[in-house]
Amino acid sequence: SKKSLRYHERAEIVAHPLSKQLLKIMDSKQTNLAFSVDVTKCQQVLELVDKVGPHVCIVKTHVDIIEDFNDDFITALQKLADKHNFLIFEDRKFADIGNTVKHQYSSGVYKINQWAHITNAHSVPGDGVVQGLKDVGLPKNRGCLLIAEMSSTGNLATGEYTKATVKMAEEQADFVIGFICTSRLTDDPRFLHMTPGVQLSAGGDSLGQQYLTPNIVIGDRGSDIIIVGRGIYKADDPSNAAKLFKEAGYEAYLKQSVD
Ligand code: 5FU
Repeated sequence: SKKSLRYHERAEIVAHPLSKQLLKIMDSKQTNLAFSVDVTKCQQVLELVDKVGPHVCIVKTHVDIIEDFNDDFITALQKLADKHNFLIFEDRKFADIGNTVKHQYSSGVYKINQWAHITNAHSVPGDGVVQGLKDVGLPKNRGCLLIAEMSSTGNLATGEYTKATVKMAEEQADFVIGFICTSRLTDDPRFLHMTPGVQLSAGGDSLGQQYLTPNIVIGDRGSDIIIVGRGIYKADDPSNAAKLFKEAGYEAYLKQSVD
């Protein structure tokens, strides 16, 4: 695996203000952990996020699984983001033509562009998906990740598809700040690599999820950020579990970034 720049060094050279902010958070909180808070009640989300917040650089949501969603929930989540200094990433996986995703991103019940610093998109529709999101995201200083690879068994985001996704990101780097991926895809330090499918031991679930460890993901595969859901929110002590993931991820980062 290749050595990479330290977070504070990358923070100086990235152009997008959001990437800069994220790298500064990672540097000051000494964490490359994103918490995927995939529970279905507002109160559960907020309680978990308040516990885990000190250990993470990002909280990732699936807002459409929340049963009692309301605008006060967003206000409360934003307060926690300020309190604990993390960014909010809505894992919406947009995948339609530009004109449709533009409305899906800014309208409807969730109005994602009003509160999520980061969202993501599949590259399958072509770069119109990025153009559409950018129209309503860039004016609010939002950033987007392209899904270049997936963690699930049998997924089709491989080979030429992954390469074409990286090229799409390079062509729209004013809005695309990085990738969802299973290993580093480019040495361009502007792009942040975020990897789901992480537990403290390798394995999987009964529905195709595949898990790697923080050390493999950050150390061997050169990703930047580990995304952890059940490894934290299903633990008896989510705060302590998050602390363990934070330490494992940060240790792996220090090892591979030291010259
Ligand atoms: F793009 C992807 C992917 O390839 N794999 C994923 O697992 C996204 N995810 C998300 O990360 C998924 O939707 C969950 O929200 C989270 C992983 O959760 P887990 O509980 O750690 O398996």
